[in-house]
Amino acid sequence: DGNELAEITEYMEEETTIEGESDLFGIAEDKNVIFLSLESIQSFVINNTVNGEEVTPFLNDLIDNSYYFDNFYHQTEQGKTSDSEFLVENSLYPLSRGAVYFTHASNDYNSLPEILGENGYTSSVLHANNKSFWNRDVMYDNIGYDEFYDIASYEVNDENSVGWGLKDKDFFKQSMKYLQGMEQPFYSKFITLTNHYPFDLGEEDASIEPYNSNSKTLNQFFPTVRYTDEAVRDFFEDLKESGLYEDSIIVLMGDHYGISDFHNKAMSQYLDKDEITDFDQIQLQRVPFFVHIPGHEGETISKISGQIDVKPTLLHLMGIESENDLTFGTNLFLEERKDFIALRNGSFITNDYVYTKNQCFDRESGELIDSTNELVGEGESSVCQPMKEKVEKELDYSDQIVYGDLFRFYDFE
Ligand code: GP9
Ligand code: MN
Repeated sequence: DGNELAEITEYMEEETTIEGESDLFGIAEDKNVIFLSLESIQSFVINNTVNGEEVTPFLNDLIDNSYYFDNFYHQTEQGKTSDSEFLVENSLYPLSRGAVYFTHASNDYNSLPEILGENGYTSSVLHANNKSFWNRDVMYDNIGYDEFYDIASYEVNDENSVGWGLKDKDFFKQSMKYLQGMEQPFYSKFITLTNHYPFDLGEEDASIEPYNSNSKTLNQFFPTVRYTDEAVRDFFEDLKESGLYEDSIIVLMGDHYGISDFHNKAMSQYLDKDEITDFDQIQLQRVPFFVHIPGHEGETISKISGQIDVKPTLLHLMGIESENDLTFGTNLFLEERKDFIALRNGSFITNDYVYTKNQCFDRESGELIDSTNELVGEGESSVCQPMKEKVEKELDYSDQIVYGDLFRFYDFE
């Protein structure tokens, strides 16, 4: 039965429905939304240099005329890119093990493309990989994407491929004809690929030199990040030339980390720190999130935020009332937001604290306040404890929805 659902929906309505207006409501109404999922781009490369060279010159400049969120966290697990897609489409959490795109692809959801479809949008995904990778073809069908331009839609050969496949610059170039042929307004998600582990790139495509450390992975990361930055730059030019730019908003998001904690020694060298602490490790889970609205100056927004928030935020921009939706995220353009961002492993970030591996850190200083295991005596508890319980409850509610396919019992009308 669906009895569990009543308690869960009550929680979701209370915790995540934040009343309020913002000037940006409907700003993208009837405009196209072009969503760029940037493979393995983490926030630490933004406004940073390697060997004295800017890593992401285009994205750095884009901050000046975008809404840019600099405390935005990825919340993915083993499902990697597909987890980030799931978060964006549903504002639900992916699973702690496995990939929800594989395990629960036929559940009932109230997904973004479906809602957009009901509001006069056509929707599509463009990604130069096999359609069945991450079970995308099945999931996309279920959640209402009209069109999936997979590898079969692209001309892929030895010259225009590296690493995982079609290079990002060629991917965007070849995508233009599909974009121009789409019925407007459209929602189109582009998933880049070149900046994927192990970050292979031909010399002819590398504008900057690799870093120099004991980690070949980190070293190679910078030239491929730069390559993706250039591909996005060129894509913006093509959008302008085609005339689509003026009628669109462009959203850019890093999907998840590219550099794991396995490379922490090299990372500490790069970031000029003695070591990467557990606190630093959480801060490294930030990924860039941009909302670029042509003609708007934007601003940098530093509130804590995450992939869970993208769906309500986009619906708000598109002027689609969504008070009947059930989400774990909140619209980022309202003053207030829910008071934490939960990572999928139970670590979390609040305004004041960062909690991970039983340790509670001061968010501002990065200093350890207490540890829920060791330092706190009987009868006392960590200052993070109340929030820890709330985060566990929220993750559990999300899991119940997914495992029990509970939305099939809910009427979203
Ligand atoms: C593959 C691409 C990368 O299609 O999405 O996958 P990842 O390994 O990052 O999940
Ligand atoms: Mn990815």
